[in-house]
Amino acid sequence: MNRVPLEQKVLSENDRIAASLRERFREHDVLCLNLISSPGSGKTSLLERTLGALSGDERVAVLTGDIQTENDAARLRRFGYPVKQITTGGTCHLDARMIDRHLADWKLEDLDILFIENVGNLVCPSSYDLGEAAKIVVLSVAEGEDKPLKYPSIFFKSELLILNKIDLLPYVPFDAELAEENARRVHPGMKILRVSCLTGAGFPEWLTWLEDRRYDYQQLLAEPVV
Ligand SMILES: Nc1nc2c(ncn2[C@@H]2O[C@H](COP(=O)(O)OP(=O)(O)OP(=O)(O)O)[C@@H](O)[C@H]2O)c(=O)[nH]1
Ligand SMILES: [Mg+2]
Repeated sequence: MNRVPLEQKVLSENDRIAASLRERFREHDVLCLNLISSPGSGKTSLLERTLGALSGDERVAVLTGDIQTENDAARLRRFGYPVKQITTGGTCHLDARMIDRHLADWKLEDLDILFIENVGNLVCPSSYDLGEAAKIVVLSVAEGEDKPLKYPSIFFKSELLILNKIDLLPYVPFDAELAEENARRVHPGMKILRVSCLTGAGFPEWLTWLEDRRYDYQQLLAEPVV
């Protein structure tokens, strides 16, 4: 079997759908953010605390991906925002077609921010463009500070690293400075935020980042096309 051309065909089909999604997000001024991490680093916890910090009037929605279960969607629906679970049935990443299909009955003009929580995996999701404005990688302090060096692609492609579970730093042998140095070896100048979804440490900075990112996105959309 000729594996490389088949993989290229799948990815170019994905890129075509992702480009059309990106165009639609731009047209309707929706900031789409793709959250990626290993299983259990805290993507859903980050979204729970983020939705919990909003006033309720924000036009925010979440698509959350998992291989099985609706658990994450159930956790996130409690906050009253539109949430849909995407169960891939075995696939280790979300792809643009899944996003397109699950957005079919949502009106993009009613949204300002769309969060996508990818399937827990540091490898496969990095190859699939979902039409997002930015990828965000979450790494928790229980995972080892070498992860940016072992899984460089996702750290290179992500605009922001959220270093989560910093409340555990006193209990685990994790050198946060070294982890950040490793991330910046792969992605010089990478923005990094240290947070704890348990205590809320770092959340003011994360919410400010979100606000600034939305502002930058709107400025970009306002620029004349040359
Ligand atoms: N101590 C501590 N635990 C956390 C923190 N954030 C998340 N957790 C715990 O870590 C576990 C996994 O968190 P989730 O939010 O489900 O992680 P996830 O990345 O969404 O996991 P998948 O969707 O399965 O990939 C849960 O037991 C959380 O309560 C944190 O900042 N500190
Ligand atoms: Mg989750």
